[in-house]
Amino acid sequence: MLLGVLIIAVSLAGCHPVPLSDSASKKGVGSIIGVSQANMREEWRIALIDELRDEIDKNDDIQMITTDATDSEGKQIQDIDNLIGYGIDLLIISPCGGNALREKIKEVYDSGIPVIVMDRAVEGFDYTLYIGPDDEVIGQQAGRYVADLLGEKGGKVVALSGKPASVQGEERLSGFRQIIDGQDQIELNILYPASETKDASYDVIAASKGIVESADVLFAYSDSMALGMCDAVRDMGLEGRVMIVDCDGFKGEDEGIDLVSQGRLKATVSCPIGGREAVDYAVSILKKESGVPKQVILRSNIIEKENVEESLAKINAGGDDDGRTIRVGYAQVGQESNWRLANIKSIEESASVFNVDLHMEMADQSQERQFEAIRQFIEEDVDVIVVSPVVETGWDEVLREAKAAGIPVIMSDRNVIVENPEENLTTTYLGADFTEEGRRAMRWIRDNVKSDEGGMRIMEIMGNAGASPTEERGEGFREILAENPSYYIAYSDYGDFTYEGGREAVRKYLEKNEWDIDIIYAHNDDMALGAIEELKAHGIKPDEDVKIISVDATKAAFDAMIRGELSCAVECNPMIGPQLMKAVRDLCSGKQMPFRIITDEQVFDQSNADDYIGKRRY
Ligand code: GYE
Repeated sequence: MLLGVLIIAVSLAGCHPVPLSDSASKKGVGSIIGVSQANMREEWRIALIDELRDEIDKNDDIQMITTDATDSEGKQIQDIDNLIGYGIDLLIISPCGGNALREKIKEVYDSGIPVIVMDRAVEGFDYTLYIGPDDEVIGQQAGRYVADLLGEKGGKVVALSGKPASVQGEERLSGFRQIIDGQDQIELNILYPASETKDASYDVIAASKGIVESADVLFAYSDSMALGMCDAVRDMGLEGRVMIVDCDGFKGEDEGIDLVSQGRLKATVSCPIGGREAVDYAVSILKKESGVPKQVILRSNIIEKENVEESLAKINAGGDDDGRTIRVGYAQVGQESNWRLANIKSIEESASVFNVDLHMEMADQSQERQFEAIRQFIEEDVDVIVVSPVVETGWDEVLREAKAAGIPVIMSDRNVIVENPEENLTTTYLGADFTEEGRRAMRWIRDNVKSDEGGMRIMEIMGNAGASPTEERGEGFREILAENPSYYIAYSDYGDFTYEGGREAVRKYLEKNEWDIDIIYAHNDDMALGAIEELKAHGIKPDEDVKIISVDATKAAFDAMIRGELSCAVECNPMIGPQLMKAVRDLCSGKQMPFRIITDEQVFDQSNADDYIGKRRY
């Protein structure tokens, strides 16, 4: 029996969720989604609940129970226990504060109930899916906007930093400073309100008359802080003399968008809601569909008076898929690795399932050939272009050509770095978190390969120069390496992600040196396998004489772990076809594209390789 959607709104006074009647119990109802909201005070959170409800309404056999934690961590933990007591099948949570609820979320996730975390990023990966913004990027967008506003002449900027600051506040300010600190013509002053509220922000501005009077731009990383700023500036008689920029851009009275319309804010960087995406993915998780990513990072936009209407229209865009065949041109890297072969297969198989007419061009690791392919797709006037870029930089011109032709571009698997991100030359990036993969590799080494007195010598075999997985796997690895000084990189070489490249790196090293390496960190399996072959040819025993860690975790890597040759494989999932094709269809139906869609991954070693090899699909 389908009961339709039952929304149990819970009072704002902080009581328990209304118990479900027997008839609404799980039997016959389908699924219950519990939503634990941090508070129902902020406009945006109310909007999230509305958006979730509207979306759930479209699914006959899902019901939703909502709780309001009234900004109390203790209450939120209690709310979660209550929701579990009612037999929820999935939890959507927007946690109060930064990491306070992390343990609780992990507990629920470990118990087998899927958890979607929204808006406030929790550290670690102990949840099913995170949907929310990238706060550092939001801060960078604000920083670039302010730098542009002041131009070459520069000026004085005053920014607020809550004391203490929330995780997202800190990240936004750090992103902002990454841009502003590098500009000699800008002088930045930071003021510290006693909390991140409107009132504390008002007070600190009002008490800093001299600094504020001489400022050109004021920056706050949230709408409530910005409102306090706006009020203080008005009461100080400085309205119109100083420009105010903030982040959040929520809808509702006196929130960011409204303040921009009123002319009190010069601009706001929007922090999108994500309710629609949350329900979409919740349904996939409940149906146990494959291809659910680990993180969906929503896109934030700069909203000024001139584009308020357009921005609101975009935020509200419905997105109906008419089911037509979509023509996609795909500029693929080549066939350099086992990972790539699995990736190509996954994309080709999914294209037919999603009614996508796919034209894929292999570039044999040449950027020039990728340019040619993209120009050919523009000529063919395809609906969408997908690029897996060989290297990160140098794409601006060809991407501008695609934009001028009105063809949206999705970055798949690898990302690009463009000169000016506000040009919006690409719509979304879908792939792995390579930096995290690098961190995982080094964390595994730290935890599993004991350092001896002289320190541990690492040989790094990198992918091709300038590719995003090469750069980011290197960065993430070094991040953890820096915390562990008894390990160091003694030698680095490029292996271009190929088996031969890995062999060659070891061969070249042995031509000039006695073998004195303790650990090999290869940016992919193929290179690790090539290195293993070469080591064996020289009588060096893999895993015994030298530990070998790689990234990808293909079947061949599992075989090598089971043979006792490869020590550890950090997963990088190539099966992104379904997610990509879903993104293609969403894009063509006019839905707002997330900024990044990040795949789910694990770490394997010889202790668990046996348990997983049977389930390996690539
Ligand atoms: O790890 C490697 C491949 O871009 C993530 O490219 C991909 C990488 C992958 O050739 O094996």
